[in-house]
Amino acid sequence: MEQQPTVRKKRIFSAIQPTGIMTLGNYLGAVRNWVEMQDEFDCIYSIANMHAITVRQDPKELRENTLRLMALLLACGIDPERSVLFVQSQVKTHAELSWVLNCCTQFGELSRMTQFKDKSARHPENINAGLFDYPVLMAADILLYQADLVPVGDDQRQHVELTRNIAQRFNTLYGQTFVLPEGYYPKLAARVMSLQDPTKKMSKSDDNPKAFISILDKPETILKKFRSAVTDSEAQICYREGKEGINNLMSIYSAITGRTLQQITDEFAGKGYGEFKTAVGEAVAEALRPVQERYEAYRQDKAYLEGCCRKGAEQALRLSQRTLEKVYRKVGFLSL
Ligand code: ATP
Ligand code: LTN
Repeated sequence: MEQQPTVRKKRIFSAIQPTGIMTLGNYLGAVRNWVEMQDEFDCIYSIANMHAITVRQDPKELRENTLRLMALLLACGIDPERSVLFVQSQVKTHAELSWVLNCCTQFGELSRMTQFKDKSARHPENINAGLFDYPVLMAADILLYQADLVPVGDDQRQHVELTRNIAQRFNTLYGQTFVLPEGYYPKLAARVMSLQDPTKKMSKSDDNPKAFISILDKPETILKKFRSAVTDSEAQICYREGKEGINNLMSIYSAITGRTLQQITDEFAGKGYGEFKTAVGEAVAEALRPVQERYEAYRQDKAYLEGCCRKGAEQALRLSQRTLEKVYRKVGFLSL
């Protein structure tokens, strides 16, 4: 019998840090797309706890945040039967490949990373080598699985580009080894901005909780935060340069409701900012409600969450081991 050629589905890899509670920015910029991509692609998702310790973490809190994030990802719709979902530190190949890649990355390249510059400015007391090296560990995450696409928010563009450069350099030096991955950015809400300073991205580690919407915020809190969002004094709801606060709210509303920016402008013609902010808050609270309900159920089942970690780690180790062995052979390490 003639064999049918098997078409390999495109491989997806992405990760999120357990540095706090997931924000609306993480959800719209990344996780919501991860959920949708499961139908079409071969998906691998990770909780990047090794990246998280580049900024000082309380050990007990980190442990809790890791399991909590596992529950949240499941609640958002990541399905461990269809996708591989694992905790980074439980798969040792990540640290191992990142050492080899370190030796193919230039000091100058890492010095140009804007996230490193931002984070070292924010934590001047702890500019550790891990913070500098963060993008190389991220490159190892992606390249270990031979990922074709990396769905991330806009802030990770530079890191994905660096990953491609490292992969290309390795392939030139040692022969074809890594697939060159491409970034995959959402068309809407690729960069959700802070509600308190719309020129800055919304970040879960912001000191001011009014600046971000957490996925687990209660509906009243969500409404309150949107009502106090910083806008402008024009009282005109349209998307235009210089109206960063309104642009941000319109993007969020559009990403949640599926309406276009023009439809939103028409819907709120002649209405005030108060009414618009309330509508955005209500739409967001409504969209998050089912996620919050599912989260509570997962959160209470610690044994199930730990089982998911174990299964995901075994799958990820098996897949990544192949790449690591190839890399070790190519660079001239003796095999055991
Ligand atoms: P931290 O504040 O600890 O640096 P973070 O909120 O930036 O964390 P990460 O865990 O680093 O979140 O990012 C997870 C994913 O969410 C990445 O794909 C990232 O691009 C995306 N993301 C983070 N913040 C935003 C945002 N404001 N808008 C859109 N996407 C975002
Ligand atoms: N640095 C990413 C998180 C991350 C990641 C990855 C994203 C770690 N490893 C691999 C995509 C692919 C961030 O979002 N801050």
